[in-house]
Amino acid sequence: MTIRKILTFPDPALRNVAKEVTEFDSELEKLADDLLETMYENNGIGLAAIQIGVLKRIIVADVSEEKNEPHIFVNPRIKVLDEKKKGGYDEGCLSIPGFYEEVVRPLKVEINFQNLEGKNKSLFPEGLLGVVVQHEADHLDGKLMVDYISSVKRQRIRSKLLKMKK
Ligand code: QAP
Ligand code: CO
Repeated sequence: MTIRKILTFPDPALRNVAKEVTEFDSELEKLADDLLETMYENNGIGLAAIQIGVLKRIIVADVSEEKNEPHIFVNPRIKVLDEKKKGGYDEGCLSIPGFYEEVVRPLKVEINFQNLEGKNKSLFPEGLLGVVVQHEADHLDGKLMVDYISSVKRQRIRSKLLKMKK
């Protein structure tokens, strides 16, 4: 159980593409544990391993009120079931602290993934969870929510976060 440091935009490490998980061992369990603890500690509802600098395809999420419904998705693959877009959620990101932007995404998705034992699973996430899994799966391919907004807004966020780091 370790709280890990979260990389912040525009750290170039967030632009890497994470690698498929092939070993379902105690190290992976420890990573999932750290991801959940780091997410909860920072009042997040989703976190991808790449955000703590680990290039493995694993994401975690918990959108419950009580923060007692942890989800762990290994090697997630998002399948769009309905291209129709929602009005758009105001999304946040632990790697872009203090900024919230409206992102329009497909309404209905299926997520195929493996659990910590390597067993194949699938889920049809509803509402906010559907948005969060799309956001977190994007991270594994080096994609960020700011890629969906105007470049003017993105540059503004970039320079503000760079100034905060100094
Ligand atoms: C992704 O992001 C998400 O700026 C997960 O100061 C969030 O957990 C997808 C957070 C909302 C869709 C909707 C952000 C916490 C948490 C901040 C998060 C902050 C403190 C972000
Ligand atoms: Co994020």
